[in-house]
Amino acid sequence: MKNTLILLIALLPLAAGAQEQTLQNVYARDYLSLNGSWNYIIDPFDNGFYDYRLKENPNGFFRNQKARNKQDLVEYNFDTAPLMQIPSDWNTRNPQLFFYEGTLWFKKDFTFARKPGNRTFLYFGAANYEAIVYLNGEKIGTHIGGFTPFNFDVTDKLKEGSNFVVVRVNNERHPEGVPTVNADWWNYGGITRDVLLVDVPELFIDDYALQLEKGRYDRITGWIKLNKSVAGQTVTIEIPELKLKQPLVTGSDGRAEISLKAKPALWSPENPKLYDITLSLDNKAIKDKIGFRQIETAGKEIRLNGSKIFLKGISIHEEAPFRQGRAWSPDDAKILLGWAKELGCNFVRLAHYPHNENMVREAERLGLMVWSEVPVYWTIHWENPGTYANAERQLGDMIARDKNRCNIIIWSVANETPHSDARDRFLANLAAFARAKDPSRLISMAMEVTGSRNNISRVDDYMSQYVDIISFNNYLGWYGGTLDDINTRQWEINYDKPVFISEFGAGALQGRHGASNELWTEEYQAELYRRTLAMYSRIDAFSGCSPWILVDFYSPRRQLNGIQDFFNRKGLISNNGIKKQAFYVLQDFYKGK
Ligand code: GCB
Repeated sequence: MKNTLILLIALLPLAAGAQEQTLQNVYARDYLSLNGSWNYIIDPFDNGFYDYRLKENPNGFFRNQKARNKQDLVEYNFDTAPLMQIPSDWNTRNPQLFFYEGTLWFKKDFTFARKPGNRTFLYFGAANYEAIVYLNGEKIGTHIGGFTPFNFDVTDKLKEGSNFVVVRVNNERHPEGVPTVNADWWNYGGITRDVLLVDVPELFIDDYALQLEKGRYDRITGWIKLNKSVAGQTVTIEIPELKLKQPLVTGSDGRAEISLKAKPALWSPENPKLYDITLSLDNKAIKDKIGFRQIETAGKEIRLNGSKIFLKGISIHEEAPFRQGRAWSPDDAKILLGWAKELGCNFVRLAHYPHNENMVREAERLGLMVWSEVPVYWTIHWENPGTYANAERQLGDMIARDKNRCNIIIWSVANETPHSDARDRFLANLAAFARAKDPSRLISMAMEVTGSRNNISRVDDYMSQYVDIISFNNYLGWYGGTLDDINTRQWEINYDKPVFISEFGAGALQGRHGASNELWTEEYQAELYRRTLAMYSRIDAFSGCSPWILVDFYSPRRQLNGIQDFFNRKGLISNNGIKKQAFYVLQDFYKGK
């Protein structure tokens, strides 16, 4: 019974509950942060959710009950339960929870003062993997998927004065989930990003899109959308630096189209120019910083603002160095992306799932182009319609959140997926979905080598027709092959499209030294980088790479004592922030590009 229920929950991309369209640019709105100390209860048997007959218990922990007298039996108490800082992952906050996969209950008290006429949303930047949210003892909704934001309109559920929110977070892996059970990163559980109580007027701008019209440099286009389908409302867009101020009137769908004659300075890694934008309705304004650029491919070239570019990239997991754990804050983003800049990057691959908004915005400020990805990874259940719906939902939410970030140039729909008809259908649909949602950006996916013979490797994945860039991961010299093979390997990639190497690398324990053919040494990793970069430079369509990976990161699959100790050691930087030799090899290569 329990398993059936869990399965049902897992299959629903978005389960019951009044989840609303996610607020665009939430940080520019009036909000009260609910970050900070939350009480938590560890619940390995889901005792707070099911009764002893394994039925959903109407008196579950979400009721936040207290014993009213000495005869009243209540077998939990949030108020005496320990505290955890939110946002965080529980695995690195409590040693007992390092390997834990299951349920934790979180509770936070807060006071609320209603502003007449306003609406209030409870917003979560992300919770991994499934979150059921309760307010003042009532369920308000469920969300599936660990890396995308969600919010609920809780206006009618809030009380003047004291309130409490309870969230049941469960990070069990499911075969049909997205990601599935097998992945090479830590399955951090918890409320991993900001929690905000957001105040908006009754009628407000809930979403908007703004960018250069595709293929033109003298017109800014987009749209503004109200939370209700009301016609005749005047919304104003202002870009003071371009001396633009334009009133627009909404149609019956509550939307107003934007089309402005303007020639903004273009955003690029050399000049990451962002413009202050104000959108207003009545007296309420929402501010953003938006950059303008064109991204396209032409034959085997990637072109930014009409000029050929080479993507000097690095792959990054959303994991904080030094303290370990999920990265989420602006400071975490500054550390990781600061290293990418030092490496000489103009591009980062944010692997393998949508990263937090701070990462994307900081990258934009620093002039780093971005590859943004959904966790359609390895052996997803291609035949399962629920899995597809879940993946599409996550992809849609990623695009919806970040559509105004000009630094995002590639939406990636998958990583290293094995060929089958069902997989091809699944990914073709996902790629078509991404393209329909955002025709202005490039679509790719990290593919694999499809075959090797006589020292010639081929990439002719069926999915190549659906992508703008042929991207693939390959670990020649690490998972198969020798360093010498790298010197002589030829590549057969017969597409008139740019080629991007989304991963290569080797494991090295920082401080471990030896001959350049000794595995796990810094020398081996550095040598593999030297040879691999030279090898790919022989491919005429070679348009960039994002080697694996910036920093060593936790993975349950990495068990070699004394070397891995649960870290994937392919970082150019150790988890303690110390650079390995290969860092400088890649830095030199990028200097010459
Ligand atoms: C890959 C995966 C990445 C792994 C990496 C490795 O191909 O895409 O998630 O961490 O290889 O280190 O094996």
